[in-house]
Amino acid sequence: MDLRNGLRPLGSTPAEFEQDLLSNLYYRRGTTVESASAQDAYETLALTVRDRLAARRARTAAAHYESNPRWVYYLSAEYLLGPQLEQNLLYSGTTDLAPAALKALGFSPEEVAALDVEPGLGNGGLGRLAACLLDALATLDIPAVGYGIRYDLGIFKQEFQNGEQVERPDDWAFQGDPWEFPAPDDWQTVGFYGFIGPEGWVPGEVVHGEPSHLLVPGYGTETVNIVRLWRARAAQASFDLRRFSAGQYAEAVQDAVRAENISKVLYPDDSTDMGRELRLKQQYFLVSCSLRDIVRRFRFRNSDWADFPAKTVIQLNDTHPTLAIPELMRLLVDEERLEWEQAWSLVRSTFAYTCHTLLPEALETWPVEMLGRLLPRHLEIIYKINAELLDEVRSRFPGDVSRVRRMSLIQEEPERRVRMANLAVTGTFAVNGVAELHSQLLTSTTFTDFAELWPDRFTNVTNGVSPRRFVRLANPGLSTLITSGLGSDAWLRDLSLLSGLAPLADDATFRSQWRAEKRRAKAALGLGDPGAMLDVMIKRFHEYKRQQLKLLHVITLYHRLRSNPGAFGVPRTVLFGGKAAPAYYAAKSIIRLINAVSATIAADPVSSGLLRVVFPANYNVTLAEKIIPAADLSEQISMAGKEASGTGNMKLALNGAITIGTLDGANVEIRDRVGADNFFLFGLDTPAAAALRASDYRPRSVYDADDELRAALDAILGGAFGGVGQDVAQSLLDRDEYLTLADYRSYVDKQDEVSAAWQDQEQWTRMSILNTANSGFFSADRTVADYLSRIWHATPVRPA
Ligand code: PLP
Ligand code: GLG
Repeated sequence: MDLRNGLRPLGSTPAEFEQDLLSNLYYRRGTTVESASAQDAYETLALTVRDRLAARRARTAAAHYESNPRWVYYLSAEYLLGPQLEQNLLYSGTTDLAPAALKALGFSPEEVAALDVEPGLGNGGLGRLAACLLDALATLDIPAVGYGIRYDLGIFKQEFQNGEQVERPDDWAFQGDPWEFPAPDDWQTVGFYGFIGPEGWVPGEVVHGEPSHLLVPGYGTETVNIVRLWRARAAQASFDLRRFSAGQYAEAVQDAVRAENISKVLYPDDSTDMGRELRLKQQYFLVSCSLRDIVRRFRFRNSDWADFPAKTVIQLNDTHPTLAIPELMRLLVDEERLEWEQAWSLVRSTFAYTCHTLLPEALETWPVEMLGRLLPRHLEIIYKINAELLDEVRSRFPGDVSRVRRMSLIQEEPERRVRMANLAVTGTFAVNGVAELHSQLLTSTTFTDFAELWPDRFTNVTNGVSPRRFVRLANPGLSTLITSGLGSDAWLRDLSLLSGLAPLADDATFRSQWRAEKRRAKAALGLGDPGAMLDVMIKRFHEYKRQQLKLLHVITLYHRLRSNPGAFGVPRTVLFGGKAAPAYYAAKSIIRLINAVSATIAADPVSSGLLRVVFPANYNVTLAEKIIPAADLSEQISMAGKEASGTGNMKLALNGAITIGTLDGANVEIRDRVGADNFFLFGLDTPAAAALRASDYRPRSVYDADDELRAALDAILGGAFGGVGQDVAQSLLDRDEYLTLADYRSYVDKQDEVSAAWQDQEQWTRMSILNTANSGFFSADRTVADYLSRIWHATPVRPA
């Protein structure tokens, strides 16, 4: 008899849920109703909800085992999963049961919900994309596992002190993480350093990777997948009792500390050699643990290596996990004793690579010296792959020496370094960009030589976002309205159905309900007057994203307000959100200047009720879910040709914000879909921006020729904003790397059109509804469907 058939199903009535909550409080949390704290209640609730998903997980795993399917493995250094409680309540169908049960036991549901901590295991778009793709994979019933690192400290917490960004450690799992299943017995061994002896690589340092997993439920289906995160532990006996007894307490644990540092923080500061080496260690740690786990799972049902690619596709999320390519070669050749050619053919049929950037400086390279010291055998393997690559290039393009130099996996000048992107393209069967324009630019600029050698390898998969998290959970009021407008909530699993809202843009009652939802979301955000236009720029701080352009516009508005308050048409609240990398001084200067401008405007009575600048600290998924529903205007104003895709742009459009943007990244596709009339386009396009950059561009002439621009920059230079930001203004005048001044006039004029449009609220609402109605394409479900048909070729497996 299969015992699983006798598993007691977990109940779905209020009484059963309450019973389970109580029994978990007693038996698993070990406390009582009388003495339970809010934390006890939160953790008990998490267990009660998690159990319901775990039951589905067990059925999913059984179905996967039974069908021995092709697996999609997603390797990513980052996951921005967002808060788990609300999502898991929704996906387990317990959203209504939970608060009632908590109240019945005397707890405040709000107080309990507030204890849910967001695991900040990523930086921004790339990490959040990884989380949205996992959500869609489970929703589409695809057998998939996400692999990552369980950083002790996630992305830093941002605070402002005197307007400056200060970074605080984010000890997100300080209380433990009730959503997580630790599986310390599944540990893997990872080697570093050492030498290559007659028997092969002998590592000089060994650490353990201990996994734990979080459940990744699908929406509207039984499937529950997992994301498996590795944590570094010292191999046994690292505690030196002799030293401890001698009073050398720090020295006694130094080996353990060194090992555990590997999963201590996301992106350790890489301004020192030590920091850079730690990053490389993290990358290999992730790859080595995950590949061994993948092989272990392959072996449950398979024994012939020739079947590996038929059962396994491994997606490399950017170059961070690229060491997986030489690592799988090492496992196959050194440990499994396969011939090099067979191993290489398996590797090249297993991996695929997503590139997320166009910035040349973001393409990772590692010093040959460092890589060879940390991973001597991998460097050998990389050299051999390179020799074969260059032979192929030479035979296809005889005599083209400079091509050989460009395509080599090894950069020679000014220092010998391994080019990870070239390795990623060479060791995979598919390479994709993340929006149409980006994928075109990859083959026409970044990877031209490779695209000429292997044209079929390159493809596009435009990014998408989870409508469950970013509409249903973030914006419940609007979701209810959409469902009533469409007559069903099927749009949550098929977002193209949103197109059914388009006719409602002409329905005055629906428009007024739509406006009421925006106002409600603005009121809930509590930042500014719900009658004012909420103009938002939320994303990481980077000069290419051009927060400085938005700021120049704000200063221009302020100057107009001061010179003629009576003529200031539309009240605006301008909201910035985002973090700067701790060592990125230019970005931090922009943050400081924004806070200074905000303070100056707030202190001036003339701006009262007309212009505000708000900058809530610590932009993360939790905050995004509050801001996005409230936004009226979405700022997507990067220099054309720099933003690979953007995903915030999609989330905002889906929630009815209208975009002001350049023709960059996925903005192009958003505009195509929502219609040029419902999108505020400005600025240079990619060819024009590239041409201007290549010419003798003089930002100072632009400054000389534009009175408002000159006034804005002069105000900063003259110390009008608390005397800060001169460095920002100076760098715009001297270099203006990202053509901020060149696009200023076009941007400010377009913003005047935005203000004029806002004055016709009926028309604005029509545009807002049409943005939502025509953004169904940007569902992560569609993205995953594209990955499946273009790259992964895996099929759904549904639990019985
Ligand atoms: N950070 C967080 C917390 C997000 O939710 C998102 C996407 O919505 C991003 C960063 C990426 O923003 P963008 O695509 O505008 O760069
Ligand atoms: C990158 C890019 C974004 C992109 C995201 C997801 O800069 O344009 O939307 O990946 O593909 N680091 C990132 O956020």
